[in-house]
Amino acid sequence: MSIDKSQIKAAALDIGFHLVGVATIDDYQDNASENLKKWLDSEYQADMAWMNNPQREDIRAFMPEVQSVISVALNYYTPHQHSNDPDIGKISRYGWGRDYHKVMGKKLKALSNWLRSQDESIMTRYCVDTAPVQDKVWAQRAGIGWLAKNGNVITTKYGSWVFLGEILTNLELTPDLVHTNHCGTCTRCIEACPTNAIVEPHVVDANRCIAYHTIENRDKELPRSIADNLSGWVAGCDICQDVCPWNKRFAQETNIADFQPYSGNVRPQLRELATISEIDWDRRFRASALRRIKPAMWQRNAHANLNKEK
Ligand code: B12
Ligand code: SF4
Ligand code: SF4
Repeated sequence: MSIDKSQIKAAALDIGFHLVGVATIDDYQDNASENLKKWLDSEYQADMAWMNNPQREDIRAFMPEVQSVISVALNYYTPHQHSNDPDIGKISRYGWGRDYHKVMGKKLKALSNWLRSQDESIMTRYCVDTAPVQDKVWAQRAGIGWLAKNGNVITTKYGSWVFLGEILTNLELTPDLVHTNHCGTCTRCIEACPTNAIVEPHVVDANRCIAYHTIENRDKELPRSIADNLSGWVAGCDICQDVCPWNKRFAQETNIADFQPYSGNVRPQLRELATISEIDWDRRFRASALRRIKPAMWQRNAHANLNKEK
């Protein structure tokens, strides 16, 4: 196989990825599997039982032939701002536009097809978010950015407003350097989190995280400690990213039109969401990652903000 890393990177950038890096199946000294085990043992995954998939701890269990991981990132930042009007809800930036699984999935498929077309012995498997693969860990290993204290990967080009994905391949490629950490002594995100969900630097307890409860929690009621601290959030939460100095300095508008907000997503009326019907929900969130939040959950999240009790 005569394909090298620079050709792959050029193809990835051509397809429209904003960042691309390569990691190999080495013994990285970052304790990623141990940290994941500790996180699961502490039950920080809350009700996300799918996080317990043992393949997540060992990428070779997911794809036995894997030799290299091509990690990619897509910038999704748009310069719109959230509103602090008490009648308006806050939807986190990741969900404003078209579903990133679709946007990134299409580009990953294109890169994967291009790779396979180079030699019939090349095997690939691509993942965005939903596969049992640690996207952030591989992104740091591939030099895309660092696993920051707020639990996100930050890049020096776009801040943390990037989606992550990867292609696993049997190709043996030259790895990039692992990204160094640039949080330093800063603790702004930890102090800003209204529910103290960042239980120690880099470690997020989903049980305490507004993003988890607004998106993943299917219960009829939110826990009181969350409902009382929503601060307007109805879908995800951007607080620990908004306060990050790297995001203030490096955010830049995406060139991907699909990530521009759907109308109504930047300034959603809480009263509308509190009574949203199945039909309105279906129309409003077509091809959106926010479909994960079912109508009853939107109603619950909006009510919690409006009343602090239903
Ligand atoms: C589960 C999950 C969640 C959970 C748990 C969050 C979390 N931080 O793990 C919940 C539902 C809360 C969530 C929320 C969000 N998520 Co989410 N989520 C995931 C998912 C599916 C798995 C993440 C995971 O493996 N968590 C388990 C923990 C153990 O993994 P980890 O955080 O990487 O763990 C590392 C640290 O704990 C660290 N660590 C532990 N101890 C120590 C000590 C030291 C010294 C150091 C350096 C490190 C360290 O090491 C561990 C690995 O080695 C990924 C997709 C994927 N397949 O990877 C998306 C993903 C992480 N989510 C994403 C996004 C966008 C979000 C939100 C921003 C959405 C929003 N606006 O509401 C929030 C951010 C919340 C936050 N502050 O983290 C993006 C992040 C992109 C980026 N730039 O980093 C991802 C990568 C999806 C994607 N493909 O783009 N998410
Ligand atoms: S997403 Fe919100 S609730 Fe979760 S850790 Fe960040 S600031 Fe805290
Ligand atoms: S706010 Fe500070 S500590 Fe938190 S992620 Fe950003 S740089 Fe790191």
